[in-house]
Amino acid sequence: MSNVKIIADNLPNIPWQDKPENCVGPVWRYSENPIIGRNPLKGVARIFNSAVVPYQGEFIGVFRGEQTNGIPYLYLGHSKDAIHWNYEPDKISFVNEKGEPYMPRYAYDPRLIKVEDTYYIIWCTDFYGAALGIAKTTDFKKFVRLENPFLPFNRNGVLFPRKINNNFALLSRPSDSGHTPFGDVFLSESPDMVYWGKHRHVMAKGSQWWQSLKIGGGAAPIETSEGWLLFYHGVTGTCNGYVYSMGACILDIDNPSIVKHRCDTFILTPEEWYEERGFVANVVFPCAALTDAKTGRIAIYYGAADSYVGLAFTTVDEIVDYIKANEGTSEDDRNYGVM
Ligand code: BMA
Repeated sequence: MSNVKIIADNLPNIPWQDKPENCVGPVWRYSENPIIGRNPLKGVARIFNSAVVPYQGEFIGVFRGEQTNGIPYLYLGHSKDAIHWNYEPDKISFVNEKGEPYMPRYAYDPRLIKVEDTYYIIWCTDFYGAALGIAKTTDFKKFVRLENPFLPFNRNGVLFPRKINNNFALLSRPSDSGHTPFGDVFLSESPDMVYWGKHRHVMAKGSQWWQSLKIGGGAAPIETSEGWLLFYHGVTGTCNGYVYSMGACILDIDNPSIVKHRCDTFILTPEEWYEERGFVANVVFPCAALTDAKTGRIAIYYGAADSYVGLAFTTVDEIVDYIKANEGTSEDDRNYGVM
């Protein structure tokens, strides 16, 4: 096995289980999945598609909570082990730069990413249809929401954990405002998180059937000695609806619109009851990953069947070797994505 380095902090308390002997794929599920069950807090029927970061020796999460009125919103949770969670009872309160209330009408699929000393939440918000919302916090008490950073329609905003060539960098998936039957991943740059431009195409839906309808960024890219390791979702259309699987690729470290390696196969697909059965069946939807640079361990958080949160594990060596052994990049993936 190769010796790939994760370029990030050590996280000795990362949740972890060793690979079971009977596991054939490069990613294995936590044996106690799902880690969050139904009706997790008052007024919230389901939590899924959620994001987790280490914070002050413990963990903090921003959760997609489907309220009992059916409208999704974001909730904060705290955990000592990143598996068992205590939720704050009220929705996250956003304010604008002047400190005035600035609440979205709905909010879903959050990503939570630390860049320098600030934590950014990026979610799907309502801006005359589905669009990206961005808010920042340094203390998880005050959440300042930035004025609409992107035009509609867009989803799956995923920020890189550091500036690249002095700019913030963000992946997104332009879409429609419904159940989008298309979609590629694009890269945008910003000097200040306010103004975004230099948009480039990163990768298209794949020729492989599991990702032949649309794709979207998942967890924040993980910096490694091989490039940016990205877990993403790929969707296929069946006669019984969409099926969401997890894929993986490696983006160039200085020019992340270039895909260096892209895995031909999914790395996780709905197989367990909590992935195949739920509010929306057959969904595996990664939104976050924790990493421990010292051991190379990676813990991936994914939404399951729009009903639960699942946890899965791999190591950086195992996943990079697997991606390379199942190389599936196209010429379009390998170029800069500029026209
Ligand atoms: C996508 C998003 C996700 C959801 C998925 C499957 O369009 O809305 O939140 O998990 O559909 O329903």
